[in-house]
Amino acid sequence: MKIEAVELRVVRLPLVTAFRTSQSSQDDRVALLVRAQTTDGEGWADCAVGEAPSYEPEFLSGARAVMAEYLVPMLVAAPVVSAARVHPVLAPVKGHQMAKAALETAILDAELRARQMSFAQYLGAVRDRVPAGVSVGIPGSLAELIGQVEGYLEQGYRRIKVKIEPGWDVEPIRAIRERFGQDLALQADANGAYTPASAPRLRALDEFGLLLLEQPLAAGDLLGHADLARLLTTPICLDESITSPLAAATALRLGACSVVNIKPARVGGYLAARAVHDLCAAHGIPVWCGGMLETGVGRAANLALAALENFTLPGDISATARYFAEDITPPFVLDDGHIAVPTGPGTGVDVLPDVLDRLTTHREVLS
Ligand code: SMG
Ligand code: MG
Repeated sequence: MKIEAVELRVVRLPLVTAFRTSQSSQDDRVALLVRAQTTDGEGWADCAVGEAPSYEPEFLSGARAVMAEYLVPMLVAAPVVSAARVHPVLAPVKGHQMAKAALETAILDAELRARQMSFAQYLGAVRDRVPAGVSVGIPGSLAELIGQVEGYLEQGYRRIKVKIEPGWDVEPIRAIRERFGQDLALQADANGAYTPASAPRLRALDEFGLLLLEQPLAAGDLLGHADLARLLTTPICLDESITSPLAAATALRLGACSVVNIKPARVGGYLAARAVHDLCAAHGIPVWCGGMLETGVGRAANLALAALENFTLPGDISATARYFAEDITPPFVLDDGHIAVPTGPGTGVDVLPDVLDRLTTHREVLS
């Protein structure tokens, strides 16, 4: 396969509910979509960068620039490209894992469509539907939080994740436990908002029987997480720290976590995500699939990944209606608290060209 051109599209999708974490707040998802045009046909990906570098160092216009100036010219110049060759070909460029992941994913989508094989088959999925979790941002009040959680549980979500930060931690978790009981599958995500000095505060969460506490400390603080894991009974899960299979191996060796949130984009794509999954499985560490408010294009691929054997916890893959009134693909719906894994070739979803055009704010073709 050869790469002929890559089309980049920026689309703006208003969120149905503003999403605030300890690090950032957003009313819409500004998505960077990548379409790889190859000699074997085309493939699509949703580059998981944010509009600003407030969650990850990579961000939208940076990803566009590195693709336009370096990554796409290198891929177009390569005599033969396959998804597995993308990282080796792009190795002279340091970092920019999310941009590289998007290119790898679009090329993998093209490759699999040409072979009439789904992402799920290719990755080794063992289930045809996955339980859906939902991530609840930091709202304006406790009443608002309880109302949102109640609504999600009525819809059938199998697990609730609450965003926390200093000043919004023990009280909201206690309020949810009091209202919905001990059996609710509940977890908290701090997005690195605490320091090792907050250990006593975080220990106060132990009494609530959380499934896990996600990324309490800074991404680089693996030793701090290892120390914290020894102080808390709540299992520590890492998200931002898991930047590659190597980072995952280091975290496991240090005892920095006992659960891993895999974000395919951050580790460099679905091939690396599968490697992290396999590594964790070999160590008896359960994993789940994280979310980046993806459009249907990104969520379709995440569903395939989440269908692998060691994804034993519900992920942040919610129904389309939790994110957008209108998506650029047909909507994913909740059925008995689960979402079906797409079965068609490639990601198994096709973009809706009219909606895509209407929501596009920028388009460029690189060749
Ligand atoms: O896609 O449902 C989703 C969002 C899940 O909470 C979510 N993601 O740290 O896990 C996380 C956050 C990162 C997204 S911030 C833009
Ligand atoms: Mg997280």
